[in-house]
Amino acid sequence: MKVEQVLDNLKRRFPNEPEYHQAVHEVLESIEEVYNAHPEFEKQNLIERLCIPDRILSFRVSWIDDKGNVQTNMGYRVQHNNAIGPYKGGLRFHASVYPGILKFLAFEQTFKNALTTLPMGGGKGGSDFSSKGKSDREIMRFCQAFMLELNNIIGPDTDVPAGDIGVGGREIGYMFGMYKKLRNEVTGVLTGKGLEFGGSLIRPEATGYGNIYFLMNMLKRKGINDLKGQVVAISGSGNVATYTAEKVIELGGKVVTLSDSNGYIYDADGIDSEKLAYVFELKNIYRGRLKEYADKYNCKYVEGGRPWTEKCTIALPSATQNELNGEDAEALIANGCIAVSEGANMPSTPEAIAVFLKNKIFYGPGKAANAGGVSVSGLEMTQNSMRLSWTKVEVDERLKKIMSDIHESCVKYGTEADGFVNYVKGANIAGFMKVAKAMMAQGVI
Ligand code: NDP
Ligand code: 2IT
Repeated sequence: MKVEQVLDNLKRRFPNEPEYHQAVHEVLESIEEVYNAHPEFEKQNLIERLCIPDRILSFRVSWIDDKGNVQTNMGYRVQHNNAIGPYKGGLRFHASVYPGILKFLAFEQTFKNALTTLPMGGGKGGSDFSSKGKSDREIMRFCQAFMLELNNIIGPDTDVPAGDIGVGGREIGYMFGMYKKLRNEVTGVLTGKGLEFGGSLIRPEATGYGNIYFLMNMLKRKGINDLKGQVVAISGSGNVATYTAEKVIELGGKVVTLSDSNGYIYDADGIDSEKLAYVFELKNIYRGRLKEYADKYNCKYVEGGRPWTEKCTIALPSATQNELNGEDAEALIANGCIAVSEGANMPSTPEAIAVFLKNKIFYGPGKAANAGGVSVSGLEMTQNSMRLSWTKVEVDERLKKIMSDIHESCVKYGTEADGFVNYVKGANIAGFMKVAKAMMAQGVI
């Protein structure tokens, strides 16, 4: 396998999908040597079968807004790979959604899910629908219309969607209700459900908490066992960012930034638990903007900016893809940043990753660091199958163990000659080997 050749073929077949090409490129570079050491992989053309999704469903979603107008959006589900378990991965509702974004996410998800130790394949879906400015009823009608099509290709043993950007407990509830109505079955077909109808404790917290558990595993290698004295920059202010902040505060760290698509706040005094409770309320109840935080607590607000030029020792990008570029990475290093752990999927550009690796800081790539969310989704599937629910402590302990196991896998496959752990390489090789072995055993299908 020659990376450039595989990539050129992919670009010719699927032009104008830069995020997908970017995600594939990163993995191919990491696994090239290992792949080529196994001639049997090439004989089965494993690489093409692994890079191209098994199937993609795309459909029109029409729904009626509050004014009586008929609106139309696009809906998609990318079923990438089910070699080790049912397709599993979130749904993203955001105006920027198009097949290239979902293909990158489904590709990443396949390796991420392989790392979790749980039997889950990779998938992703969503729509270019944006919930911004929509009423609760409009969101319900959209979710129902979306599920009218999606229900045809998902199922508890086939494909189990969950949340992602723009899809939280409210949207999952509406989609679950419609699935149940259409199929007349109550199963664990979606994860991230409400606690009253099969949801798992800790699922809302899992991605953020998991990222901090992964970070602590990395920092432990330098003898750092808590976050006291650490200054932490977080981007985003949604599900992942807010629970990340909660865990950082619990472990004694000082959170100085959060962001949304309009700008970021820098609170030099630190965003403490009380202020964070306000952020939760602002985001989840009022669906407001962070600017309101800056007005309320009289702190710095930068319109349209990204938080990476602010002084911090730890950076946790938790908003979206390519939100941290090479210049941002240089700024972080210049300011003394010792660790970057990704809550979001592919938030760092290839140039930024190169800067982190060159400076040998702790760098936890998303597919390892943010795997806590899908891991607890996997635990939700288990609980649904058993028709029982575990306590908060039990789920949290399992999450900690999974994040520690993922860290171990990265160390196993990513340790370089001088002892530096290249977590990108480690995560990519560990995830790839598991999926590759399963695909080899199952023949060319
Ligand atoms: P939410 O919708 O809850 O929050 C997203 C946050 O990111 C919001 O603050 C949003 O701002 C901001 N944001 C989104 N798009 C952009 C953009 N283009 N530019 C700037 N800011 C943006 O999503 P999540 O917290 O669930 O997801 C955040 C990231 O974490 C995503 O990359 C997702 O794929 C990843 N992830 C999520 C998991 C989960 O379990 N939810 C699991 C693993 C990874 P605004 O409100 O202004 O749009
Ligand atoms: O990117 C991700 O891992 C998620 N959005 C969570 C997927 C899931 O199935 O819980």
